[in-house]
Amino acid sequence: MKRRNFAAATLGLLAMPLPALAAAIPVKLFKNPNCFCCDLYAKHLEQNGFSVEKIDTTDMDSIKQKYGIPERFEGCHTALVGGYVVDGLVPARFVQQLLREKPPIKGIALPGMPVGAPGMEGPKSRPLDIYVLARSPIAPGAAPKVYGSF
Ligand SMILES: [Cu+2]
Repeated sequence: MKRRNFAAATLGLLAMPLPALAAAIPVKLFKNPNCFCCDLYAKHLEQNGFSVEKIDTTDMDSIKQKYGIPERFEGCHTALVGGYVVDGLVPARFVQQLLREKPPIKGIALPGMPVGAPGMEGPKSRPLDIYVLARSPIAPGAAPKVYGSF
């Protein structure tokens, strides 16, 4: 009788979907409470193995300043994950790649709120570029480095 219960319990565990067993990766996400796409973006991350702590603020400017996001790279929210800054609606797979490869950069950013990014569902008019946020400021006029496109 005891053995059978054990077997049943083991089977139950195996039937669980994998993400439930793997620990979710914690993300801190600073957002404006009135921005709708950030909530959808948080959901997108959660569906891809992250656990998101949302922090509402109406002063995103000081967040951008604090984490050193150049204006041209600014997205509508700022996320902190695994020691990196991820600004804007960067798809989860690029965040996973960043955490896997651990490049010596500050983070990555998808500027603006482009349609076709997670949280801004719709058809893309062109491929969207994700930029590298360098640890030290790049020379004015230097071409920004692209981390990836989708
Ligand atoms: Cu948003």
